Formats: sequence, structure tokens, C-alpha cells
Amino acid sequence: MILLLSLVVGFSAVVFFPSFSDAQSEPKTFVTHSGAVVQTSGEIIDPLYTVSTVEFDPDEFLRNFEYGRVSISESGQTIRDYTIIAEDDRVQEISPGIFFNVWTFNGTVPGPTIRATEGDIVRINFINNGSKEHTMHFHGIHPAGMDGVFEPVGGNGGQFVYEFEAGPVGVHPYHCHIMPLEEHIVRGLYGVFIVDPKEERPPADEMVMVLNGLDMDFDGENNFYAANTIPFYYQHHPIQINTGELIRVYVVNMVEFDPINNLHLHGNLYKYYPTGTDLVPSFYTDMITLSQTERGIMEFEYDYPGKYLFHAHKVEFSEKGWVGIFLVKDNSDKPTQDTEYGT
Ligand SMILES: [Cu+2]
Repeated sequence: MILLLSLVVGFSAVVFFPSFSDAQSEPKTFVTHSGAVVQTSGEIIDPLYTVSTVEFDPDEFLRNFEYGRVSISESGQTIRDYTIIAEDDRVQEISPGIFFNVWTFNGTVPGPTIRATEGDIVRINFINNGSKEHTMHFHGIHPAGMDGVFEPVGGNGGQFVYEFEAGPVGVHPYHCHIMPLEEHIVRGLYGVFIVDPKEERPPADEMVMVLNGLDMDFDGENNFYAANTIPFYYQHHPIQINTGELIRVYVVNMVEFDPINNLHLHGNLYKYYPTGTDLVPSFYTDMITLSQTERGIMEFEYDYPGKYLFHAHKVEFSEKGWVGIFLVKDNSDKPTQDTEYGT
């Protein structure tokens, strides 16, 4: 096993493991665009994290927002401090028996969802514990020196402090901007940066979906697709929501190689705010098309309980993992808090 792990780390390649559990009853084979064969050791359901050095929980990631360590400046401005550590030696089990050398911000792909209010000071204490140069490049408005492009941060402990005012309002990606850029992004050095308006959006069940692709054989074509890294995850672990409750999804497309991605919602339509920069929706639709790093906010509410798919309507992507389910629970006869607690 140790030998196998070192092979994975050494060659950053796909490794085929023998069966580990009942979940692996049906091996599945993919033929890549270059003709290489990628075979999982079992059904494409949940990774088993057998020897993975990444513990990533898509359920936890979905609704997790990092607001930083808050302090107030002398002029009364809110300062949010974050510590982000880059690494490039971790191994993640993407699907049963498929291991991938991921490059990570704070140990996961995507990195943490960084959230602030417009006008806050965002201060990122960036530490590069990787072996290669990395940076953090935020989309948004900031001074040139904070753009994370011309100031490579050396590996093995290099540091840089990114500091800027959060803006504009919306949902933005951040990612490493070292060449070859494709590799630094595809390996996983990206995440989401949400800038809330000063007057908050209406309360909602909020979640983040990063659309990503995984090129397992390094031929410049993706072999797996996902919302939040693990193919098919939300199909096997439906996202539970309630009827009559506003759902707000911050969606960011980080798929490389394929020029477009898209998101189709079943049994419903959503209001769509491109880039989230406007507080008035631009579209009311069940399908948006997203190019690289294109993103936006979608809002919707279900009237009827039940299971509803959401997925790429590019069928190749959904068949290779970018598909999930909303499990809508009937909220109509739910007792109010007053009744529940008898007050
Ligand atoms: Cu990098």
C-alpha cells in the first residue's frame, strides 16, 4: 500500500486499487479522448478515502462560508483576516479507486468560500507550503499589486499579504495565476469569493456550487465533471431543501478545456443574476450557459415536494458526474417555532 501511495504521489497518475468495500461491486471503464482507458475499481458513487490525504465533504462545503477574523479599523472599517495555505502534494480519491494529485488552498478543492461585505477590508495572509510557486488572483476590483499575477510567491513557506476593499458586489472566483495556468487551475487551486451588498439580500437557504472538471490522464480533456469536485455526489446524497423556502445558489464555472458548461434545473425556473453584480435579476430561466470563470447567482423556490434533478444539459458532462438532486421536503404543515416550543 505504501508503495502504491508513493507511486500515486510520484507520478500523479491514476492508480487502480483492488476492492475495498461493498460499494465497489461494478467496476466502470471510461475511454478518454486520447484513447487511454480509465477504470474505477467500483461503481461511481462515493470515494472511500482509503489512503487519500484529502478529506473533503461536499455536504459541508456546500453551505460553508468563511467570514474571516473580524476587527475594526480606526476609521471604522471592518477588516476580515483570512489565512490561506497552498499545498501541491496532496492526493484525493475522486471516485472509488481513482486517485489524483490535487493542489489545494487550505487542504481542499475548491478552497474555502471567502465571504465579505462590500467595502470591508479583505486581508489574505497567504502562505505557500507547496513545492512550486503559487499566488492568489481574485476577480474583482483591487490595486495592480494585489492582483496575484506579477508577484509569484515561492514555495516551501513563501508568504504574501493580499489586502483590498471587497468589491464589487457579487460572486467571483479566485485562483492561482502561475504559468502554466491551466495546470495550476485544473489541479484545484481555486475557490469562491462572495461580496455581499451592504443592504443584505433577503434571507435564503444559501449554497455554493463550483462546477469543475477533472483531467485524470493529462491529455487536455476532462474525464470527470462535477458540482463541488466529487462526480455524482449530490445524486447519491440529494441536497435537502424545503418547499416555499427561497434557495440561493452561488454558482461558478471553473471547468477548463471545454469552452462551455451549463446548469439546468428540473421542475422549476430560477431568477438569474449574472456575476451577482446587480440586485435585479436579468433572466428567469431553467438553463444558463457558462464559459470559463463565468458565474452568477440563482434564486428559486419549489412549490411541490419531491426529487428534482439539476445537471449540465451537455449530456457528456452529466454522464461523467455533473448531476445532482434536490430533495424538496413539504414545508407547508411544518409547525412554527412558537408551536414547537409551546411559547
Ligand atoms: Cu499555482
